[in-house]
Amino acid sequence: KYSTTVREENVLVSPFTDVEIPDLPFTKYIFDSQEKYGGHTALVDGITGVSYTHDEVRSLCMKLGSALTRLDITQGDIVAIVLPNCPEFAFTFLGGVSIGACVTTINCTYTAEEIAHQLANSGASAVVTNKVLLPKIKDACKTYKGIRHIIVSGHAEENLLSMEDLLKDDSKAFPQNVQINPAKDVAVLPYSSGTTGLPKGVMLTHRNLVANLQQVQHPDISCVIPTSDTYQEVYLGILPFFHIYGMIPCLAYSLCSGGSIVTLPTFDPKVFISSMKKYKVTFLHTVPPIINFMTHNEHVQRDLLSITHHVACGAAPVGSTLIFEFFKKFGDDISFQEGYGMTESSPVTHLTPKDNLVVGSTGMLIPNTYAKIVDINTGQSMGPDEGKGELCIRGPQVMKGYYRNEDATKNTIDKDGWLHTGDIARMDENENIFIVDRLKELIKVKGLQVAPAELEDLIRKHPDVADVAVIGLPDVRAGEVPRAYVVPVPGSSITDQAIAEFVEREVAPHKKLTGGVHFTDCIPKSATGKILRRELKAAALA
Ligand code: 4UU
Repeated sequence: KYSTTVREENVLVSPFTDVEIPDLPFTKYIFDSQEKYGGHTALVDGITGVSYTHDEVRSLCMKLGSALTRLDITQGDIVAIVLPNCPEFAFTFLGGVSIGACVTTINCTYTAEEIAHQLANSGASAVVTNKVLLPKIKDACKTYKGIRHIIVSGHAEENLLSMEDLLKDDSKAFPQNVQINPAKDVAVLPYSSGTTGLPKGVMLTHRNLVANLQQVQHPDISCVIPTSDTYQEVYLGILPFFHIYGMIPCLAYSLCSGGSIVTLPTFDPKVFISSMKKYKVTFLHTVPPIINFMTHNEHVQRDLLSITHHVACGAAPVGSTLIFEFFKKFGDDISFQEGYGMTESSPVTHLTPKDNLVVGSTGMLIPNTYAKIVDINTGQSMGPDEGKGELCIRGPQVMKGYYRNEDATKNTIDKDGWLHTGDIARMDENENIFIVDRLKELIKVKGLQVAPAELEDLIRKHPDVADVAVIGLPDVRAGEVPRAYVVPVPGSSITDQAIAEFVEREVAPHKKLTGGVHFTDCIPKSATGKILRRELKAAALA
């Protein structure tokens, strides 16, 4: 039905007509779109049932923008959000970005140390959190001293700022004349390890985000049914908003297209099932572990999706077998779309076209986007039938660069503007992309990133450890799990359990060494000292 054209130098061009990208700040783009849907529900707190219309959301974001301005948070400041999914996340996210501040989103299951690290690395000056997470934030602020304001949702202590109070602001301090340059100014700073090393701030400009929202709304791609007097999509906001998938394709898309999004703070099977029914979810965003859960859990009946017309999935490989099992359980009439992309591309670059699913493929280039597949040995771009290579992307959604890290930026975006994804892809004869392997170090646990270098740095701190390497191994439930190979110092009697517990104390739950700890005599390394993870992985799988 669609055909990607191959231009000279084997550059692939999207088969879809280009879309226009309005030259607007991200929040102006969202708020302007919301005006059309004023009285429709926009956000629902799935736990309390409290809901907000599109008009109310816009107004609360402006109030928050005004309140932040009164606190002397202005353009260029970094505001950190450490919250589970909830309406307040949206208010601070959009409120902060609307006054020209840059929002960095932090995984709320992180430990105090991990939070402190991102606060310090980003240079945040304010942090938004809730009452439950507050002790962790206070701990983090003992390490990082740059926080001027802590804003707490859910009844703060006397001496702290309360989100509820800020939301009562009269909006009068909202800066009317803030100058945002959409192509240059950074709106959000999520973290990603990219192809190697530690997590880095990903600078996504206003234009990057507006572009990606416009691109996926192309009528030949979008499976969203437009909002009208008689119909409104209801999304389940279950994927974390701090991660790019939850932030842009789920939360921002829902707001700018007049949808209603029901926020849930964590994936709890019972709450997930009851919320699907209670809120009559029509459009469901998932990651492969959720597809696996719905397909194989005995408490999930076929009627779970009786109201849902569309299921989207991305962030990790879903696998053809699972997709076929999913259709077998829920019926072929449900539309299913797989998306591919990364934090560094805001995130979407490929989507399976609607009504044209090639199972196992992550689809085709979305509008305004170019790709090439590069031979990993020669660096030459390859033709469609020349096998597999590294996928490279060019388009208006590609990040500005890594924050304060020119080397990493240069190693990821080449001089011609190609983003090197670190993923190995091949194409079929119809130019559908298949992600077949990962060249980069990244481990994906339940769709979330784990950087091996980060766990290695931590484990190396243990006095009984001489050397260490971490790799990801396939796992039915989580997709992948981290495993450590450890060289103990001579004479040490350290146990695998002691190392696993040492790590568990220091990291967020998804980074635990669920794949085990194995002792070894030496870590395979290249002549330049790089850990040969692929060798370790091949040996583990053999
Ligand atoms: C195989 O996870 C993301 C982005 C998710 C996304 C993208 C487009 C969700 C919906 C959508 O439409 O970003 P990161 O930065 O956390 O992880 C990026 C990496 C990729 O480089 C690739 O290795 O996650 C992996 N990945 C996938 N792998 C992402 N999507 C897929 C996929 N199949 N569909």
